[in-house]
Amino acid sequence: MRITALAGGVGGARFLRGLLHHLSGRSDGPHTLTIIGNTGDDITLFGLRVCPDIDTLLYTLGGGVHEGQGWGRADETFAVQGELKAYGASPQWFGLGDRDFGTHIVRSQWLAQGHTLSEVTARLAQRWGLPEQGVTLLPMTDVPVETHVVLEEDGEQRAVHFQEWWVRMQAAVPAQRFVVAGLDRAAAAPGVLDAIRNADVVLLPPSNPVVSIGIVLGVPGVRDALRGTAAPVVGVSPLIGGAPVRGHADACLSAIGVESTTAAVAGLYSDFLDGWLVDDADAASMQAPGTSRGLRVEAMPLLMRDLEHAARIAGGAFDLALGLR
Ligand code: GDP
Ligand code: FO1
Ligand code: CA
Repeated sequence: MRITALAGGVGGARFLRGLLHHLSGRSDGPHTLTIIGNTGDDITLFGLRVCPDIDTLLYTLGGGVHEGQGWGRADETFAVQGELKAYGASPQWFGLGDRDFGTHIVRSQWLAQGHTLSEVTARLAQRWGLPEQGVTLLPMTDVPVETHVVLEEDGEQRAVHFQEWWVRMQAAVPAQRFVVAGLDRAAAAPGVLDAIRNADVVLLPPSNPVVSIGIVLGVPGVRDALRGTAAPVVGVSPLIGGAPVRGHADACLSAIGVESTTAAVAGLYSDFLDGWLVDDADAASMQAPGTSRGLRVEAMPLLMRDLEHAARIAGGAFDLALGLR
């Protein structure tokens, strides 16, 4: 079975690691997984290109992630950051570890040599053993795209990079809107649209619906491919009891004028979504008239406490999709 998934960072990576674990125990394989990763979070720091969601996927699926944080490397040290601080180099609000720096250095070197982000990501994925697991990791586009957040302070509007809003400001200043620089002219990366069109199953992990999945959906052609694919498209709610499990998805939803409910998140995908997996706590709220028409909704506990829980949830989403074929 050809499975295609759109993904952000931590929520996407943990779900997809669970999916691979689940698939390894099934007898109906072989299955392949193509991941279309969000690159709107990308940022250039100290002259190096950093791709947080792509790296979170690489490290999580490759067994090198800092489990507690969900992003960055396990067993990390911060000697380089200390040196940068001693020089007064900024920013200091974004924590880059020494091991992680290795990824950004080699990525930036290969990009400077003229390789595309897709090519670079494929080389990075080899080191992390993704091809052996049947996984292809594609950036959504090879064109540099950056999500910016428009803020209003003292009656004045200004835009900051998404990472500055998310990490430095902790999303405490309300976002007026998101502006995704480069997205309108960002062609989908090679293989992205075909991976959706030719999939047997398309999954939306519980990634941030606005700044992860929402950005991938903004790549020209992606939404049309999802509408047109014969594969069932099944999503997993990132909200439990109407609240994000981690991060600031509620602040992102509020910025685009959408309620923090699992029904409202499903509404963002209503033109292509066939199945929606929600937490037991949200099952009742999905019964509201109009939210379930043409959409198969199932409920189960959606907290990914560990690999086993993530595998159970991913198995639930996969089975829901198989039932819709
Ligand atoms: P990011 O790029 O690192 O922010 O990660 P994603 O966009 O892939 O995922 C972030 C979303 O994952 C957040 O909105 C969380 O609510 C959601 N999330 C994180 N852990 C869990 C979990 O255990 N269960 C569910 N259902 N959602 C989760
Ligand atoms: N998130 C933080 O909250 N603080 C950090 O200092 C930080 C550093 C960082 C470095 C590399 C990387 O790949 C990710 C990093 N993140 C950090 C996570 C990340 O940028 C955000 O959680 C996501 O982009 C939000 O979607
Ligand atoms: Ca992200």
